[in-house]
Amino acid sequence: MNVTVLTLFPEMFSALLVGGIIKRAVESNRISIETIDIRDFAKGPHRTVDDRPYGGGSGMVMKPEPLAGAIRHAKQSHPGAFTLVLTPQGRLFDHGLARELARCAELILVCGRYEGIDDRICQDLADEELSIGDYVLTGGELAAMVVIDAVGRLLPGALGNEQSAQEDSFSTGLLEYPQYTRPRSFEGFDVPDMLLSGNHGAIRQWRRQASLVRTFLERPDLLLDQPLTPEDIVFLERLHRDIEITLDRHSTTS
Ligand code: 6GU
Repeated sequence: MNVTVLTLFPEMFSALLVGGIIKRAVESNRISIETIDIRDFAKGPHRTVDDRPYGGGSGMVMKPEPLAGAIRHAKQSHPGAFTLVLTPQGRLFDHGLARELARCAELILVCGRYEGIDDRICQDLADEELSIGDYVLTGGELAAMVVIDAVGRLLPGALGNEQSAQEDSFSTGLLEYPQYTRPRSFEGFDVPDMLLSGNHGAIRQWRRQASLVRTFLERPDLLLDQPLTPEDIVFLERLHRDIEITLDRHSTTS
């Protein structure tokens, strides 16, 4: 996959090459990350990239001309690229979208700064606007790096162990089960006995149930449109019954 990032701060993206899986994916040519400085497409002695908003208000808006120049330049080099603008107004990025984007051969990521970018850029030159969450960042660069990280690790061969991408949080639609490594006892807390049993069927079942409970406690919303197996239903019904028995025991009978 090739990712072309359009930004006013190209040097920020060197952070992806400091270490870890994305650095490895770059070194093994599974992904190439190219940056284009939007300021290179700005005209005039000051190479101005922002201006005051029409209609007034605080803050500055990124001018359309340098952005359009940079996007057209990137599209010329990468004709089939899917073009995304990173903005807090965009579609919420999630693991499903990361998986879809991992199928693209080429992506162009446009990073906004200041109060935003001239809206005609999004309408005219972008395929989709993307947000990484309901909070406001000072620019799209960190969001673009989040997208590159989440998509990059899904590229074939990027993770040493292919299974990890299939088992991690969200690929099953549930939160991941708790993980432990040595020592067996740490500061008074022990690894659950089941994980030491060597019974792989029982361990698989324990992990699935731990995922269900964790998801129910932390992100019940995820369970609402999640296909559950008959075994999941049996487990949750048993839990439900046990909770009811406990509550009955403690309820004051009047
Ligand atoms: Cl993509 N950009 C900015 N500036 N803020 C954000 C964001 C993007 N996603 C969440 N907050």
